[in-house]
Amino acid sequence: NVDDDSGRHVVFRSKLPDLPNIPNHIPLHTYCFENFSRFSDKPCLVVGSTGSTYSFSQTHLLSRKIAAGLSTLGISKGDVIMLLLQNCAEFALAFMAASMIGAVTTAANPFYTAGEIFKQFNSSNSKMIITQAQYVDKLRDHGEHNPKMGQDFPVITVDDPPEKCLHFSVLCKTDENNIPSVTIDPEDAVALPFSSGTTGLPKGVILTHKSLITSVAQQVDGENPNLYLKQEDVVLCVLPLFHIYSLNSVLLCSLRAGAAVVLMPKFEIRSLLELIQRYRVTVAAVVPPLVLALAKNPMVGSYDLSSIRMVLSGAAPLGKELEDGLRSRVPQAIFGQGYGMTEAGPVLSMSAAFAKQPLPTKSGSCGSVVRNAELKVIDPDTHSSLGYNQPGEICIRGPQIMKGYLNDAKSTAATIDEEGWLHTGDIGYVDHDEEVFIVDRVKELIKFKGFQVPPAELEGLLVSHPCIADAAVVPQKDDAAGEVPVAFVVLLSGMDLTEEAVKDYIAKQVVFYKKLHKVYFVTSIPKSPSGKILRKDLRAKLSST
Ligand code: 4UU
Repeated sequence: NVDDDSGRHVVFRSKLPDLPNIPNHIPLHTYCFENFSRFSDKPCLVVGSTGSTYSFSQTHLLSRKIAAGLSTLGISKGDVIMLLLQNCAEFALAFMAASMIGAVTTAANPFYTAGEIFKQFNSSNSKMIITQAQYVDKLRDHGEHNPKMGQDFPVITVDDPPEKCLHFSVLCKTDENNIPSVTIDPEDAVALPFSSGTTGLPKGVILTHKSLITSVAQQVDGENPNLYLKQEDVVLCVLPLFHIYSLNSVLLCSLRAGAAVVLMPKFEIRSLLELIQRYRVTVAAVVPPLVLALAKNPMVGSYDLSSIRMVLSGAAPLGKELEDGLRSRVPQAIFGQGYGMTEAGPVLSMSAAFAKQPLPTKSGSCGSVVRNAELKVIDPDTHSSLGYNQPGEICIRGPQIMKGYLNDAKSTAATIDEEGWLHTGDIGYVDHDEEVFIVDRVKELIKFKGFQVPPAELEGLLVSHPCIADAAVVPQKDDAAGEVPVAFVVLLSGMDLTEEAVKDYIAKQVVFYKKLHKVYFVTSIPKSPSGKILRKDLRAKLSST
């Protein structure tokens, strides 16, 4: 804990020494593959369901071929490609390939509705979609204002291509030496995940080569890495790669460190347990609902989980009972949390129990701030910085944070202040052992099993209904999901609508985890004089019912 030059800020730093230098002047793929000749024949990507394995040298070579292939199909520097995939080797290959030609990847949840997909597709100005055959139908005939599949943009499928689609293998046919030579600036975008941040609709988050290299280095590089991954490690990749947690802390960190990644297309308890046993998984990155399944499901007792040495939980708060429940199932494992936010690059803090020279940590803590970064806690009203044990809004500064939101200078300025601090919208404190604890969220965001549910998106859909005058969506606590979205709805006078009708109206337009769990009909939505929804009041109303 040090004061800055002016003595105004109380700034929290990592308990581990800073890295002397982070090679964030090179492109991301160069950085991730920098050491691969030391482990070129070792497994890199393991497809859990089939057992097919790509060594590091195969992964590197295929990424280069696909880079050349993307270029042959017209993708050039600065272009965005969209991945609409469950976890698979092609996800990793296409991501690295895009980096190699200076292109940018935006990944979306393949379970999204056509409406959700095309919002992201159009807003990111994507030039191509790489997906699975089963999702192609929803890309067809999705409204006149959207580009036409196969005509305005190519669709590539990793499995049997339906009509008007190309098979992924077309990307692998070009000679890898035909990669166009491009100059990549550290400040160029490489990933464009979507996040609603502290307010409003989902926005493209510009993560540059520099941000992602810095974030990966903060986790796995140096004499005493914060997240110590070894070449012998087998890292479980069950969390979706379209979310930044898995992309960064699982895939990119493992590539850099030489650990194998076992890819699982979706969470299903029995196959998860089988894979852990079969591949002797050593590191498991999870979210609280997965901890719940592992802690509670009786099937767990019949599998050998003794290979697991580390369990990392993140993306949502983890209750102490859950953590204790899982500890009893995998007593040999080190247990800890990471705290991330897409805009923060994403990792803000990570348990020092995962370090090469581990430090003792407390249950419930989200670790301490990553190396080569600064964290402060501010009073949400006065913005003055707070000391130990005083809860306030968490802010983070460092070369890992996003460059900004795509085409949205206003939201960027509202999130990153003039001094370079990113305001998270999370309320937390740092204790005397430099451990971060998250206690609340002041931003609008709702998290269902770690998935983002932006209230503004659902409110927009609600007020587009001809019978609805006004609406507000807030989180309600839920044992299984953490939080679920519920709506307060004001009907236009003389209109009649049932709760089921409102729920159905939304359910048809959104992915499963954004569905409304309850609708309360009210006569007005409480608002501040400036017209902002008083979400706190609505949340209070819920907890009192
Ligand atoms: C309480 O959830 C993420 C990223 C998570 C992540 C990434 C790399 C975790 C560990 C890791 O190694 O990003 P978003 O943008 O989807 O959601 C961000 C929000 C945070 O602002 C906070 O409200 O998710 C919540 N959150 C957490 N809350 C994230 N991690 C935690 C946590 N405890 N450990």
